[in-house]
Amino acid sequence: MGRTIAIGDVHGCAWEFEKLLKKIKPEPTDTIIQLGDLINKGPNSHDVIAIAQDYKISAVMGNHELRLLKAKKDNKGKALSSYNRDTYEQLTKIDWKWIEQLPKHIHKKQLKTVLVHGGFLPDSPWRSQPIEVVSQVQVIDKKGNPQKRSDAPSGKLWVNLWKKKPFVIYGHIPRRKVYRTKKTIGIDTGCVYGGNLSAYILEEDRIVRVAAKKAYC
Ligand SMILES: [Mn+2]
Repeated sequence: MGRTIAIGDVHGCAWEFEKLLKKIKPEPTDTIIQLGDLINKGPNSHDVIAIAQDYKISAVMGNHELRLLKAKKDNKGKALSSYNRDTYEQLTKIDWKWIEQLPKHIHKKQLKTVLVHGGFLPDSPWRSQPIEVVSQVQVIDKKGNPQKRSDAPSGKLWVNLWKKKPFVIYGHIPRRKVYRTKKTIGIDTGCVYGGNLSAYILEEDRIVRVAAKKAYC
């Protein structure tokens, strides 16, 4: 039986992405799922999508992909900030098509696990939560609304409120090390900031990682 492998936020770090994949040595029976924010901030957004396609990697939608898709839909590419615009101009038709088909989450039923970019509101059914929530949430504020950590410093991390099934694997909050709770694991280890790019092999409960060549942003 093949392995199920999750990969954290790549943010255009093509060199580290390829290095990690070579370390993982994927077999044709393996399933690889990247957790969103494949693009932006780093140097090679087009290249990382090409690599994902070469390796037949699936991905979920991150807030960075969502932002660019919205800009494209509204024809507002020129109004984007510089790193978004750099990416916007790098992407080919094939890249856009690939981004457009990204789902908001991927459910691995047999493993009782969901893979998502940001996370979930702990008190409502996870399946129906909108992409704007599941790609962005970091903390829950006093009113129970999803927020970024920086906008609600006294908010509680959603993972600390997530006590139920399914198990959730997510990215979106860069940390020095992977962050585990009983029912979640966060594997964004800040590659683009000079940290590591991490993969989590579900069946082996094992992390594989490579160090970033440098801090790109
Ligand atoms: Mn993100």
